[in-house]
Amino acid sequence: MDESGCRIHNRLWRRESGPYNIEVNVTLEETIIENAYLPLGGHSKPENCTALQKIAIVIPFRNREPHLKIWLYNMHPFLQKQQADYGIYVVEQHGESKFNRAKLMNVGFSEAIKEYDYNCFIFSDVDIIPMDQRNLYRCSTNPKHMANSLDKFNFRLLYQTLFGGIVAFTKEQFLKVNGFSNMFWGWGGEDDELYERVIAAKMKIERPNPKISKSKAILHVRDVGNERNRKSIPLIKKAGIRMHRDGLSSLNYTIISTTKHRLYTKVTVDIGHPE
Ligand code: BGN
Repeated sequence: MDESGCRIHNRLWRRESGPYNIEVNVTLEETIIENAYLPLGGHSKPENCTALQKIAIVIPFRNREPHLKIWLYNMHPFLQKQQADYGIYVVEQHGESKFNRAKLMNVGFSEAIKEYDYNCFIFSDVDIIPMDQRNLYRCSTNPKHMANSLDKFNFRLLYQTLFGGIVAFTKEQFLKVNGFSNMFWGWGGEDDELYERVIAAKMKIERPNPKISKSKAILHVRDVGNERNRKSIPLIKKAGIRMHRDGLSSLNYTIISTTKHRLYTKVTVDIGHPE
């Protein structure tokens, strides 16, 4: 797939590429005013061309409004400069059970494809913002790990198989691995498991040039309900064996509400609790 359907090129932004300071003192009101022309649900398309990639950005969420507004403030203009045809899906876990980031991603994928012909999915944490306009938010020939150059890790890759923070999959790539596992409750490991699925499905992973993918991770204390998952290692080891029965094919959930906000679509969902 072409990196960008619209004939926009990295070169165009070179002069204003960054790294730049990300605006963190923002209000939702000013973000709404600056994006007044956005249709409800935060779905924007380039005006003068048809993008090849139709991108759903899926953000797992619970009680992180301060980060969400910073993300929205910075990302709407960023994505529009890249002439992206994109929709934002904030998938909120209802209730108090342990957070399940991976299952929320699967829900976001399943709900987004009901609304539009999306063919690229960018699964992103709410607290990571790219610093450089050349960092193309697009899918690629292989599943792409995009959070490979974070300020909090001194712009280095923590370990070779790191696949956390932000990943981009075409629809075909994501179906091939049957999505994420639904079995990871609490913090950590679900991204390592997804990496194993990609390898088991005989795909490779790609990463952008770390100079270009420099990104800011907004620091915060770990959320209540997202304590470290101590059961992840055996699940990661058996990813290749389990992947065809644990994932999109076994996903069940109950939608509490789907709301079209000005800047995003919020899907609030009951995903149950750990068995
Ligand atoms: C790893 C986590 C990842 C996380 C990275 C970066 C696990 C599995 C058990 C070893 N992996 O340790 O999920 O993305 O740190 O924070 O917890």
